[in-house]
Amino acid sequence: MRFLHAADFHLNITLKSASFKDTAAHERRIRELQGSLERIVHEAEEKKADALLLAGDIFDDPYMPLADMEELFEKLSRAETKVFFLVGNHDTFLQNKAYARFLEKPNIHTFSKERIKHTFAACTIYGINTRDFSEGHLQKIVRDVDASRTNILMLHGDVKNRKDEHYLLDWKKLRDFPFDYIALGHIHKHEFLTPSIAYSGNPEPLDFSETGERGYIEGEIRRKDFSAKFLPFQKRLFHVHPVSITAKDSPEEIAERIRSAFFAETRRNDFFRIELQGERAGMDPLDKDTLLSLLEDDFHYVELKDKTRPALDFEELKKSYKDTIIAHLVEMAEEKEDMDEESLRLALGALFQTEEV
Ligand SMILES: [Mn+2]
Repeated sequence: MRFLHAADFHLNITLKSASFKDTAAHERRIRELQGSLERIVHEAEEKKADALLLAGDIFDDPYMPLADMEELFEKLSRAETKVFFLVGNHDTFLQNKAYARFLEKPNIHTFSKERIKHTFAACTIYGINTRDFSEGHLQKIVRDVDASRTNILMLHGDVKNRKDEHYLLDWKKLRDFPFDYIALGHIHKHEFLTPSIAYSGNPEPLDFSETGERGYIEGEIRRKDFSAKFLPFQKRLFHVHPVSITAKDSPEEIAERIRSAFFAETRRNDFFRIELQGERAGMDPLDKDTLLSLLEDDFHYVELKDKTRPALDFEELKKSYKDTIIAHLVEMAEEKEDMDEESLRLALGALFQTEEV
């Protein structure tokens, strides 16, 4: 059998940590994220997968308009691939009776404390929703496993970090269980804990903390031959990229340096956070608005973090701040044999009341 394993779509999430300036851009991204579920369904159909394993946190919260939610479940219901739908810690609301009409649609296979498995052909798919997880429940499932069949387990939660609020159990224990594959959800970065126990990660990144490729896992089980691989699927990547500047650079030159660091195709598609480093002219922070206006047309999305420090021109400081404590401070520092520039920067910073000099 062939399966696609995906998780953590977090549909309807509010994107707080990327500073979408206009609500239209925010809306567009929300719709893109929503579209990723349809794209996965389509992908599973194209690949003629027998099963699409959705391993939890498909929805971020219950506040999506019911009509939109209905439409999404309708699409899952009409998919040409069997859909196995696990409930994660973000979408436990789906376990309320009010949502039963969505989950009970044809072709959507869900799990509960009573409904521990679904079977088709030589395959058995087990699942435990985050809220229902206990090692006892897992043991009950393990006892049910018929090793002559192909057995898959779906779980949503952390199996590596005990401190996570949704910690399930140590993943090393999972290795000893008789499953051909364990499809995990909850961690957004894909990871194979063993060749047959994996987090798929999310198919589309949510913010700048989620750089790197995002996608799903495709697996094949033929009798006892097993293979699985991660496949990138995101429409857009998030990049955090440093760019160094000098005090001599004009805004146009800085903009050009940022632009030329990336291929045009990437710039016009992805999300960029540029961290400006090095030295800037003057004590004032960089004029980000001017820089952004020079960059806007060349990027799908760009934001700037000013991590520069002012270039210290001692002669200029002495001249501009003649007879003030600032000029005095610079002179004192210069008189010292091995001048401590870091201390001088700290002192000047305090005087100019900026964070860093
Ligand atoms: Mn989760």
